[in-house]
Amino acid sequence: MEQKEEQMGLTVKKSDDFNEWYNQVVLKADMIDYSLVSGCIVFKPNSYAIWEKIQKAFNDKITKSGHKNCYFPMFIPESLLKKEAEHVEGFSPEVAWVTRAGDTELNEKLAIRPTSETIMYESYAKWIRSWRDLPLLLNQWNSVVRWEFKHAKPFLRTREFLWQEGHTAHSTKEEAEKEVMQQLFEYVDLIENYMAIPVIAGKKTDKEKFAGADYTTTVEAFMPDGKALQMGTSHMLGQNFAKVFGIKFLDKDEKEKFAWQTSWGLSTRTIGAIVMMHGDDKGLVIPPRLAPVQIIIVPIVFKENKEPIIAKAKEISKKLKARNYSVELDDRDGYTPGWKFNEWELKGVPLRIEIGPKDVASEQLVLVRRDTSEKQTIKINDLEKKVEQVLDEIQNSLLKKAKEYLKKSVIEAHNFNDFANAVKSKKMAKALFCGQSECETLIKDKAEGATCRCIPFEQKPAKGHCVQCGKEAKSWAVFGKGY
Ligand code: 87F
Repeated sequence: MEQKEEQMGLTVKKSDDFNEWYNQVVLKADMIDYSLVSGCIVFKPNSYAIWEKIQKAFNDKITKSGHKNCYFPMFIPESLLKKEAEHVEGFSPEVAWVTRAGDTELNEKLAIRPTSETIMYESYAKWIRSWRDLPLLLNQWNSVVRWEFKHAKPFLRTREFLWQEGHTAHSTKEEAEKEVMQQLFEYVDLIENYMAIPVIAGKKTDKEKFAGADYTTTVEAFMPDGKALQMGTSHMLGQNFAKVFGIKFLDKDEKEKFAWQTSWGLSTRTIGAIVMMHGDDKGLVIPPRLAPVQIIIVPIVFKENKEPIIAKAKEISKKLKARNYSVELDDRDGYTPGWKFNEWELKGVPLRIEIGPKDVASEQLVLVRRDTSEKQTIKINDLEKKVEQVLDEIQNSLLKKAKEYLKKSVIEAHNFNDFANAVKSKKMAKALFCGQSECETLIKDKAEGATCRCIPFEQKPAKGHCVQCGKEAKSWAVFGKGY
């Protein structure tokens, strides 16, 4: 047993070797497995269940605002993909193709979707005729393939990943712009209040925006290894695609107009962010609102008194299930309570209930928080009330801790020296910026590859000079190394 315990747990500390720690957590918490396809992972139930919870939370939001889910083919004819040359150009080395079926060469190559703009907008052009057909508010949950050659990293960089992609068409620019922001702030809510990860919301610079968009908005998180991670993105596509695909409608004023479009996406890389942000030396820590198992009940049994304890544990489990918590009772024989504690801690279950002979006798039990290891003994009568309270506390305190980390990770830099030092010390630098792409390029060269993460929507007056060129600044911008 002892030996097994050693192999099961993490062998490195998060602060000693972050990359190795991450790899061990995702494997040992049984979230993923590697596969024979290089750069692709298996999402095992322990991670897929988190994705399902994310899907549910986000689906509820977009359904309320009138969006509908749909599904388009994963194959995109070459001619269609190449139709909008500008946006695909930079991406083309990553596109994977189907060229053959059995022994038959296909007449036209089929791309495996890297994103669905082209295949969807070809249909939009057919479906949209009049202002009555607008807005068109569609979303897809699917997987996309981008054949990257950089080193793969579970959840963060894999050749196939899962996401949602929302694609909307509107009759006015104002309405489309409102949609861009509405969806971005749905991401903010999802990421902060479910994933317990604070983000900086803002606009991408022209250099960093999606080439097919008029502008791109983003939510950026900052990971414990000192790298920023884009958690979601929402694009104002303007009429760019409408013009290429002929998405036109007859407006109320009898004039024919091009539709205004948006697209927005959030992917399974956010699961990687949850692991990195909240995990610790014991393993995964899953925020209660996304935890596949929220409460694990471990009975502390000895041979002679097993039955009454298990009976009580089952009763507790039933009570909590009735309140819609996901609860598991670990009544396996042949494992010590301590061994079970380690395993469920490794898997990130937010709350543990311990119940032993003395507890049964005095109608009480012990609650143990995964995030702080805090223990409290409570009366079984108070069970539902206390569990709700403690799960809320865990959810809130994970966010609070992450917020403090983000706050201390953004350094306001007033000259280039401070700027470069901030990046060097694994922080982000917030600085006055002129907005020119040339300055971004120079910053990248001079400050360890730092890029502009975003121009935050929340701005102080930008009086002063660009941190790079010294010319008049347009805004405050946040720079840092990225994933
Ligand atoms: C890779 C290959 C081909 C990203 C690609 O951000 C095309 C692309 O268009 C490509 N990688 N993109 C940009 C995706 C834009 C947009 N699509 C909908 C999103 C969110 C969801």
